[in-house]
Amino acid sequence: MTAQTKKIALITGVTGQDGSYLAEFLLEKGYEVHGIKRRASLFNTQRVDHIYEDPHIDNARFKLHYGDLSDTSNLTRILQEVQPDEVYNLGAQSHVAVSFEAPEYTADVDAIGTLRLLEAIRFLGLEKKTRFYQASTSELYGMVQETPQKETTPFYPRSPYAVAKLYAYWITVNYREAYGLYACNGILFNHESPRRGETFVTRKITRGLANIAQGLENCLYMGNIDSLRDWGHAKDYVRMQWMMLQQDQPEDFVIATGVQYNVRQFISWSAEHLGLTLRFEGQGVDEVGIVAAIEGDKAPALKVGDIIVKIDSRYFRPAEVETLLGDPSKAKEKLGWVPEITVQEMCEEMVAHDLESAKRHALLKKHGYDISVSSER
Ligand code: NDP
Ligand code: GDR
Repeated sequence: MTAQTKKIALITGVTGQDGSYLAEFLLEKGYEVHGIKRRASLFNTQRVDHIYEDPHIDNARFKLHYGDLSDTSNLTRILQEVQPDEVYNLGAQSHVAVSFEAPEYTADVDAIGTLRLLEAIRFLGLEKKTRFYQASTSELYGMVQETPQKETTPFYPRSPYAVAKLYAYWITVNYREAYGLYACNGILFNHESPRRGETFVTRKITRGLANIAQGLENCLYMGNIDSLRDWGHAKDYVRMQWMMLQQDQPEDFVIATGVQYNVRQFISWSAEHLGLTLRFEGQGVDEVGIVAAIEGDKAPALKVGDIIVKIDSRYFRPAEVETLLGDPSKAKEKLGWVPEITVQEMCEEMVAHDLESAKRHALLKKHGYDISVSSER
């Protein structure tokens, strides 16, 4: 891209899992990338520190702005300053279980936050220039009405998070139809990576089991391990977020792998990558995961017969989404998108990453440093 044609992107949620991969992806494509970060009492830019550029450097292509989706004037000012060609609205209170604890905040940020951005684009007269991507979600399908779920499947949200995202979905469609804005919903099924937040189920498992294998924790406490999900890799999914904004006409797309597994299966794979064979015994809240075999000296802190997985009812949700399975045919046919990383490969990558850090922590502990790595939050 030459200086004249260099595109400008603005990412809300740039400090999150997807935001960090998308920023890398767009920088590689030659974009100037602006991101909105929240003010926090501790540094919260760990996921993007490796691409951070000193603002004193001329021609820095990655710039961060303080902001919040709950603040209309802030969002309007940033949009006015940045004049983006593309806005990726990835910012959200994204944890389903937390949305039951903080429903009003979740609605404000996830639903009205989306409206604030769309309205700012319109208010500033950017609706012919700026393309808009909304991070919609398979949680919209909730109590599923059809399997597999595709773009035309009816929604039935099951959490304050999903209901807020339902508003965001429809207000995006509405601004497209009412004002001719190029606005798209990516209906993304669960996607994970070593950068996944530590309290989402896959990362909780890979991190928790790696810690247990290294003697840093004793047991992994889980909620509903019968839950079925269609898991992909975040790197594959951010590529699709960009592709959706490069079409002639704005459209909504389901992004998924088309394969589903349950949480118990993900626990077993993670254990295998740590050299452990797990046996599940019992039922419901009494079900436990027991170490049935250990490969060599791969898990120095464990012995056969140890119980390392237990069920804790505090991780059950007031209303659960039991099963999700996406049909990504439209994305494959219209955009040629296919996921490149399988869930098994992703699980291996996540375990390797978390084992490295568990080993580092174990070494620190051995030398007398007091560290807390608890998976319980
Ligand atoms: P993360 O939770 O990792 O990232 C969320 C981002 O939003 C973080 O940068 C966070 O900031 C920011 N954020 C939170 N609250 C606010 C706020 N009030 N104002 C501004 N920014 C805020 O989520 P993911 O990267 O996994 O997901 C990205 C988006 O895609 C989210 O909207 C999510 O709901 C949606 N989604 C995710 C899926 C998945 O499986 N990952 C599937 C489908 C949709 P901070 O770092 O300070 O917390
Ligand atoms: P989800 O992801 O709710 O699908 O939302 P999460 O990883 O939190 O849960 C997946 C399933 O695992 C079950 N589960 C547990 N979940 C967590 N977090 N912790 C546990 O201990 C546990 N035990 C069992 C859950 O009940 C659930 O069924 C994610 C988020 O990224 C959303 O932002 C996004 O929109 C959707 O994926 C698609």
